[in-house]
Formats: sequence, structure tokens, C-alpha cells
Amino acid sequence: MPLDYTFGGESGEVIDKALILVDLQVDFMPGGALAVAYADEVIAIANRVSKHYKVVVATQDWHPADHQSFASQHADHGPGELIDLHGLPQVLWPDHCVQGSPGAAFVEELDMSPVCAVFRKGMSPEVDSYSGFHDNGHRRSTGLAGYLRELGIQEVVVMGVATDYCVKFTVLDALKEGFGVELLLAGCRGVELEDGDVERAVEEMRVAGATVRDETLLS
Ligand code: VGL
Ligand code: ZN
Repeated sequence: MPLDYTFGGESGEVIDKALILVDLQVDFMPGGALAVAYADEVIAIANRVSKHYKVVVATQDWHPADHQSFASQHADHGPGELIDLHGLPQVLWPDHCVQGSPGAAFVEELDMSPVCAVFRKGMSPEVDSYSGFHDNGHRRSTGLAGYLRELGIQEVVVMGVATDYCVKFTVLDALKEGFGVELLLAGCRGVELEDGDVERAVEEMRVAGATVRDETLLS
């Protein structure tokens, strides 16, 4: 049974896929605690495309103040360093997206009206969660895959930040969950800790089965 969705005032094409907006939060914008260069440019793209989708979900990085992905929790290490965290490789980050803080909020300019559900992640202090579907150890699910399946979704379109972290892991998990995946590259920006990280991430997503679109398609 098709779902009965209407979009505020827009009579355009309605795409029978879910749009996943990854971590469009204040701390990832220029000037934020974990700033991703030019991330602010994708907000207008999100606002433009989101009204065309049947289902739009947003992920939200949502850490307790003592999250162990924060360099501040490790006396001998600094941001950008790679450590072993309970058996998983972990890049240490500046404190960011602390639950309830202004930096954890969605960017004010982001149109949240088409967003039907928000999936928060990274709440457990011992394990990071880049993907919107699972934590990095693949032990706990956020419920996103089940939510999308309940709505009859078979294909997802992914955009947001950061291309080389949360977008990449969300795309790879979506493929593992059996969804068709399109990466909206124009709507993504990356951290690029090392030169070439974004390019390698995009290649990894493509090899895993994602379709990479380099244009926004809809106006
Ligand atoms: C992210 C690093 C730490 C992301 C989240 O949204 O890509 N990156 N937490
Ligand atoms: Zn985080």
C-alpha cells in the first residue's frame, strides 16, 4: 500500500525513496567544535531536495560529556590521534555534539519540516557511532533500518557530513542492510584529516555498491 504523504505547498515529483540527512549540526559547521570546511554550503541543498522525498530522516550525533571519542577523556592523547578503544580503532575528536548543548542542535537554517524522524547516535560513552544504523562495533542498532523497512523503503539517498566518517559509515551500513544507496556528493563535505580521505571514502562507497551522484538533480 502506498503511503499517503503530502508535502507542504509543493506539487512536484515525490521520490519513493528515503533521504537521510547525516549530522547537519552546529558543531560540524564552520566555527563549530568539529568544523568541517564548507559544510554550511550543503544546508541549502538539503532544503532544496528534502521536499521531494516521501520519507526524510535526519541523524544526530548525540554524545554524553564524557564520551570516550573525546580527546579530553584521554590524558596522554590529543585530537586527531588514533587509539584502540575497547578493541576498536578510534580517532580522537574535540568535544562535540554534547547532548543538549547548542553545538548538538541542528543548524538553524535547516528546514526540519519534511523530516519525519530523527535518529540519535553515539550515546554510549564506550563506543562511537559514525553510522546512522549501528555503533562502530555493530553491537547496537539505532532502529533506522527497521523504521525504513516498515515504511516500505528500498532505496535511500544519503547526504551530509562528514563524507569520510558518518556519511561513509551510514552508506556502507545501508548497503549491508540491503538498501539501494545513492550518495548525493554535492550535498556532502568531509573532514579530510589526511589528504585524499574524502576521495578514498567516495571510492570505498562506490566499490561497496553505492551510486555516486555528483549533481543535485532537483531544483
Ligand atoms: C562525525 C566525527 C565524530 C561525523 C561525528 O558526523 O562525521 N565525525 N563524530
Ligand atoms: Zn561524534
